[in-house]
Amino acid sequence: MFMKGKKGVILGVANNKSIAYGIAKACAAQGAEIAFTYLNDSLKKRVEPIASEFGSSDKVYACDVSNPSEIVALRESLEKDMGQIDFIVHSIAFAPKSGLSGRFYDISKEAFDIAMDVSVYSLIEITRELKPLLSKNSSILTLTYYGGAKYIPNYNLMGVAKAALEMTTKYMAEDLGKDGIRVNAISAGPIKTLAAAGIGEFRFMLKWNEAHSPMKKNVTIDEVGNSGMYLLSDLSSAVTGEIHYVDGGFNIMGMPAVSFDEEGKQTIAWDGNK
Ligand code: 0WD
Repeated sequence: MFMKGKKGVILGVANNKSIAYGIAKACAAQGAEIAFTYLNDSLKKRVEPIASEFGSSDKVYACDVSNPSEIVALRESLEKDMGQIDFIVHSIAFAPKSGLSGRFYDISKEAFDIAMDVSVYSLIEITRELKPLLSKNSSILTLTYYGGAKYIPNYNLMGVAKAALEMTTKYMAEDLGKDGIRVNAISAGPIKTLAAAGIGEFRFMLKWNEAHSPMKKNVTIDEVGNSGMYLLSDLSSAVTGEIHYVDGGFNIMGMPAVSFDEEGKQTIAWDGNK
């Protein structure tokens, strides 16, 4: 039981397809005690049964991260109900739909500000607010995507937000290392979730990744969950500031691999249109 005796909070479960759900499952299987948050009343109904599944029906709290007073209220509730905590999972992102397709240079200031606030600044604010509760040997995990490192069609505004989130992870890792707090990110391959549905041509991304990753497959929330559990547990006690890819190796590819047709001629594995 790699997480026996560890307590933490997971922000960003929307339903049982969420990456945060996969992380909760892996941590609970290793003995962790978990608190959950929900964005609004309609998601509350989805998150409550999930919390019960992990024996946490008494630890479900409202927290819209764009509202600072809800983050303060979360700290107060966690302090009262759990005392000290050992981990935080930040599995939250949002960009207005106008920022997730079309011409990049059309992105409005309003959309930009919202995406950066919810998807990036929230990690800083949550950490600062919950820091008094964090134990001397704790771990913070956020979720990013390859579109923050390289151009990905339609990822547009979220790509810029993820680039900022990845650097935030590194600066926070340096700042908090002396307090015994580690900060890492998982860069997950594409997975069909509620948030992913907002990205233009997402099905094409899934097909492309499957065809061109070294492992020739897409990843699951269980696989991301297991890697997340490692980063949240003491198994990774000397790992901080990392952007850890869980993507079947897709990020190492500089060009699609070649394969050979029946006549032995080289072809590209998949031309993207099938
Ligand atoms: O392919 C994917 N699905 C990938 C997702 C690949 C790589 C990374 N990620 C990232 C996402 O960008 C995000 O940071 O993983 C994280 C989790 O995303 P998810 O599991 O794919 O998506 P989802 O199940 O929708 O959970 C994200 C949740 C929101 O769901 P909705 O669908 O309602 O937007 O983030 C939460 C919300 O529950 N969220 C907020 N929580 C608190 N305050 C807020 C907010 N203001 N906005 C969104």
